Amino acid sequence: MQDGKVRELPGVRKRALGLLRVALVVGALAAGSTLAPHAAATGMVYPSEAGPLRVTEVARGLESPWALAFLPDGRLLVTERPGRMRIVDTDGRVSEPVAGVPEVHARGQGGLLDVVLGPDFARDRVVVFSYAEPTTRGARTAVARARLDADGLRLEDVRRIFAQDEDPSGNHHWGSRLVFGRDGRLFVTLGDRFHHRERAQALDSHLGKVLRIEPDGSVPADNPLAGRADARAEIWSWGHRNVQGAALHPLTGELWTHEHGPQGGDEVNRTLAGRNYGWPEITHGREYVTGRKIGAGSERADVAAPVLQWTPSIAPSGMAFYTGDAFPQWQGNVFVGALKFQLLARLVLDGERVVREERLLEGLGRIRDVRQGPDGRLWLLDESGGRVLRIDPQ
Ligand SMILES: [Ca+2]
Repeated sequence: MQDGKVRELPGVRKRALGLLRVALVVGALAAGSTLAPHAAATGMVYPSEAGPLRVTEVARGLESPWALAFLPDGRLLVTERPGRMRIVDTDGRVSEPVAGVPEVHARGQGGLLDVVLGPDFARDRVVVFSYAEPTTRGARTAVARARLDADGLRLEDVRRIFAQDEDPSGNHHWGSRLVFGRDGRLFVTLGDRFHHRERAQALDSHLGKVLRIEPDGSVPADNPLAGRADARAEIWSWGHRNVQGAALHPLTGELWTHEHGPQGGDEVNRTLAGRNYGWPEITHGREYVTGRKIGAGSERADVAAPVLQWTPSIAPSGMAFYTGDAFPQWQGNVFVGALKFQLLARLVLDGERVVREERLLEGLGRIRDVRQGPDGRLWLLDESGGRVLRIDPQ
């Protein structure tokens, strides 16, 4: 259960490492920070093949931040897993909680999870978010849409548009990334809820799936399993364990995802309609504790092979394709945050193959989300440190 496990305590050792790093780079920092007093007037410098990277702490004091989305005015909408949404302004000021967020099941890995702006946000101010929804029996992943009022103080007209068809007990593997496709349909990633991994192969279940729904929650007629009596029509792809990173490829418009393996076998996948991604029958991962093999091997003709697998597991979360100008040499690269390994993975693609990986910012913290900002820089959420971070060229 290493993956995505929410450990609130960043750990004394990590803190000490961070302080040491700050101390080492303090001499390299120019006097007189341009940061507002709300943000820490420190930057940390890390090496990279593109030259030194400066990591700036834009905001701090968040509790288990899970997702961030950029508003058109440059401010950030940030979720905190315990069930709060906040606005972080460009000076690093963190707002009071946005009103109107539904009750969430904030246990284990559950809570308020992803948030994205609707495709017409500038006109209708619609945001879509996912969360672990409490039920009388347990909890399930749900998705709601709402209108963010002009001041960013509250959600209005909150409507749940999707709820998973099973609500088992247990607090792990909610999946929960949201991505709008180019056609305006919404992809929703759903975990296997840990104790129910065999359901990832069951087409009559939402567990361990990627779904594709209309913005109102209805089912697109051209979904791969639509019209089949034995399958859930929302399903886009299946055989997933716990997908906590998803993004559209900037050139092809295809959905790419990554997912947590158990012990080993984290994967990056081109996530195509009607494909089986194998879990738990086909995987590179092994059982926790016993180390026993899981399933029937790591390849099978009907199972889509990952474009990359990580063994040992890095515990990936958050995903962004880079298309900005701040780092020209990174254009077309994929960035993936890591929880357990506390780093940012940079993946170099050749077409649809990953040909190289560079590990950046090692030891920085549990990186829960990574997004490209409108400024062309990369923005991160450090879950363990409760921080919003920005990466600039030095
Ligand atoms: Ca797989």
